[in-house]
Amino acid sequence: MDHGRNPSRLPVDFSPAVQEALAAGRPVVALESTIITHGMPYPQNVATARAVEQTVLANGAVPATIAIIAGRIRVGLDDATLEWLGTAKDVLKLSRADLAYAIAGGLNGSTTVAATMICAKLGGIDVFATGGIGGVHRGVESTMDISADLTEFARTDVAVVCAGAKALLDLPRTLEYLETEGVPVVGYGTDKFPAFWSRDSGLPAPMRLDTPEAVAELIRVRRRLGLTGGVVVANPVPVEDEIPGEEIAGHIAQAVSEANDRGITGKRVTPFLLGRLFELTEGASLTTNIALVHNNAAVAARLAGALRQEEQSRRPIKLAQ
Ligand code: PSU
Ligand code: MN
Repeated sequence: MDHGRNPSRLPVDFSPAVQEALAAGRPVVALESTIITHGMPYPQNVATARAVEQTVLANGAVPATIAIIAGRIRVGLDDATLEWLGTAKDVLKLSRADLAYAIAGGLNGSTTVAATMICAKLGGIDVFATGGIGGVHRGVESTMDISADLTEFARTDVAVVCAGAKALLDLPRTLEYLETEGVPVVGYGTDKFPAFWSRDSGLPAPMRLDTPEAVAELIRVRRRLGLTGGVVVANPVPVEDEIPGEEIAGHIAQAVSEANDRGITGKRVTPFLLGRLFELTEGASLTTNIALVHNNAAVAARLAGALRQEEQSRRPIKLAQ
């Protein structure tokens, strides 16, 4: 069967587990694949992808790792495909701009936060867990480098549980951009906007909620108001796993300046910086990255559960007198 040539059908293939869960109305959590192909070294990337799926399951939801394989959107990957993705070369890092290019050309690609949101929504999944979202890069005044993740939040109704955005970005501008786009950024159990490896970026979280039910209620009210777009759920890394901001600041400055010196631009910037930080911190950045992804997967699974419950007891909107 070739759904790809049939314009009335979406080029989406679900794994049996995801298909069953969706059909039964059980909670499902989307997981991205750029973290596997461009975010972590082998073999930790594959081991983490598998372990994070177990964390989602342990917290009551079904994991759906998303990637583009031979031009098809795959929602839920089998073990062999995960292993292949973790070692393959020439896998495209796909965002909104080039997702259709990869599908039309029958190519292989991993999905960034933006592309994963699009594919999750197509598959009927509205909660997604990752490490950190893309943002406004330092030096944006000259490069105009703003991740397409940010504009995706303004368009696509998927809640993304992350550990904030990486301190190697321009975090004040990232928050300003999200506010301009009308994207709620929720500090999950914190008043501070987290900075990926560390719990506190020094910037306040624009709003705070403390439970999955409270986040689910925010999402539901947004839908009733007809507000489009997604929600950033910024969940700080556990204290015992964090690298304090001042400890990593010097390494970030070095990695950013090396990227500039080497003329690294576009899609290559984030993978380069992550790779250099892994080297400069002698692996500590990766240990923290893995811990925070698990922490986010657990919250996302519980949020997906809370959203399903509310759907089942949907109430009519109450108007204030
Ligand atoms: N954060 C991580 N690891 C990653 C990424 C973010 O800890 O691999 C990836 C995500 O897929 C995110 C992408 O969507 O980097 C952003 O890339 P860019 O800055 O080129 O938009
Ligand atoms: Mn970019």
